[in-house]
Amino acid sequence: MELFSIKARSSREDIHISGAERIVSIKELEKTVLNILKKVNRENADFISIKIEKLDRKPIILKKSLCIKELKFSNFREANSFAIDYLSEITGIKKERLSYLIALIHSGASPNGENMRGAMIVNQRGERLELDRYRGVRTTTVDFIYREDILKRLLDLGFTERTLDALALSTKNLYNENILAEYCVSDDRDYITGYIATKEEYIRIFPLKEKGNRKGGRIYFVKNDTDINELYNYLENYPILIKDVCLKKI
Ligand code: PML
Repeated sequence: MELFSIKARSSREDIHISGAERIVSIKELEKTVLNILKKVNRENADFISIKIEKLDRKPIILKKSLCIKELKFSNFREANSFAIDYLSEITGIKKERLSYLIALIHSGASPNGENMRGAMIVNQRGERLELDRYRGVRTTTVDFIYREDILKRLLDLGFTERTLDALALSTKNLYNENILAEYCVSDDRDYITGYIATKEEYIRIFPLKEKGNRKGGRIYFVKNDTDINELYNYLENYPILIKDVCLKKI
């Protein structure tokens, strides 16, 4: 079956507002484009782009997403202290360095003090590897096959559509053998649930950032010998479709 990738994004005065992505068959194309337009067209965007491309290769099909787990803390400082301890165990990076990198995400990690457009990439020595520190790297071309059913199940459990999108994205990331973990906080000032993804789990953490802060972003933690061009190619170009969501730990 021929599949199409739809990628949409909106901005105002060159500041990114929102992005969304789907992979669908030709039958679902029109309806999905309209839905995605609704989704990105908010907060008075002055620029909206929608790109539709036929997938040029067969997607990798994954049976399940990472398993969702939830942790709650009394404030964002305690939550980040847990995140730093855990990420240090997984990656071997010193806690002071992790603390510095995470603080950068919370204060705008792009050289102009704004949010990076994509993720920061950090190796086990704690070194940043992005080819461009304004842009970072963006994970794209990933979706759930039965997206609407899964969305309904997640909403029924009290999760959000952001959970679904972030879960798809982090499942693609962690499927790559070079990515050891991911850290994420939203750039939406009111969305304070963030997550850490590991090889098995998508750990939703509440609250991972301070309410009212519009700075956010992602860090991908990678092995020291990662070939950075290959990693970009995988994250940006390799289509992945996920069949089901793993809820066993809830
Ligand atoms: C974002 O893209 O805004 C970050 C989403 C984080 C989702 C956390 C969750 O609700 O599971």
